[in-house]
Amino acid sequence: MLTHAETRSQPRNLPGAIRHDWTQAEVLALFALPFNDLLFEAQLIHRRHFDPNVVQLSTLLNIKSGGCPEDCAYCPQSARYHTDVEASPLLSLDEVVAAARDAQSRGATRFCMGAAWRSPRGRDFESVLGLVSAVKSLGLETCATLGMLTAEQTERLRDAGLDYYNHNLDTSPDYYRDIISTRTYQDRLNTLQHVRDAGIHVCCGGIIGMGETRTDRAGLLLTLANLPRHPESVPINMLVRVEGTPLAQSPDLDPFEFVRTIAVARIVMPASYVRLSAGRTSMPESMQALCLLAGANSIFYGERLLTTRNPDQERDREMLRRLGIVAET
Ligand code: SAM
Ligand code: DTB
Ligand code: SF4
Repeated sequence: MLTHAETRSQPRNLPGAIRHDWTQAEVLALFALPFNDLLFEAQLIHRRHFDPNVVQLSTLLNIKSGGCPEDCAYCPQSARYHTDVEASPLLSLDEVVAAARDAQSRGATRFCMGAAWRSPRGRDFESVLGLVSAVKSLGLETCATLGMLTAEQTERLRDAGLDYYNHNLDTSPDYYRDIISTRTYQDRLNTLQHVRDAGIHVCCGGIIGMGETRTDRAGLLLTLANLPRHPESVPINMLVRVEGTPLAQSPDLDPFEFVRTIAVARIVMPASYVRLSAGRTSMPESMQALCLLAGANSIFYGERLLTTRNPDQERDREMLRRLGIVAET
């Protein structure tokens, strides 16, 4: 395995070098490789940077569900769509700490708190600072996803003990306007910049299967890979089609195309954790194993994502055991 410092000193064209000058043609050429060649290259690069038999486990908790003013077409928590999700207030400190302790006792090392907000405000933001400090003091890595942040908010979250901030670009700059109208791609990039400037690790990825083209999938990965620094975590979500959302009837995506997306993410961001995120309940374990072979090395672990189901923890433990994969400690 190479350290970050070693990878920086490699020539730019060596496979596995950290680059920020990918072209769309290069990324599309990776997508177009024969499947076996693509997976082989991704696995080779993966092994230069990571132990191939270790995955990182993150547990999610929805600390503030539903009633969100934004119009993200995939999201069951938007107040604009008629879904089964009801709006509820921010969870209490005790509720969050109990959930974090439980996640920790089951083997999670990172605890991610999600809130259905456009951006955090007022007393709610002050309460989140308390939640972050409390979870951090349990010895867990802390992560939050709260919507857009100002520079001042990111600094306060850092000071409270926030290790990671999740804020996804979701799709390519071109397809983005078909999915969300209430905030711009640039708004998202601005929040990511504040997170970087505050010294918080960046968790940023997107959703596959929203009716986008391969060029859009390449465009998302190209944007992520050409950021001044790669996100430390890159969640690749398969769209969870939720009744009542505009994307509920999106057509099925070829599962191999999803695996290819993971492999290309691994190749263009060699030292980042690539998370096989939402959508695992609709994937056979054979497909999940292919994703792990393609370079995914993190999963959400716990029976719920935010509002939808994730595989049972027992089942995940058994899958990892059968694959000879151990959890990162
Ligand atoms: N409200 C905050 C925001 O959007 O920035 C934070 C929570 S939001 C639910 C976090 C991410 O979850 C979204 O950016 C999106 O990538 C992902 N997500 C939401 N609904 C999804 C779905 N139905 N399928 C897959 N991913 C989804
Ligand atoms: C991310 O990229 N995926 C997670 C997390 N970041 C916050 C959320 C997935 C949500 C799936 C739909 C739901 O459960 O509501
Ligand atoms: Fe709101 Fe986040 Fe859902 Fe968009 S993804 S509607 S901002 S909760």
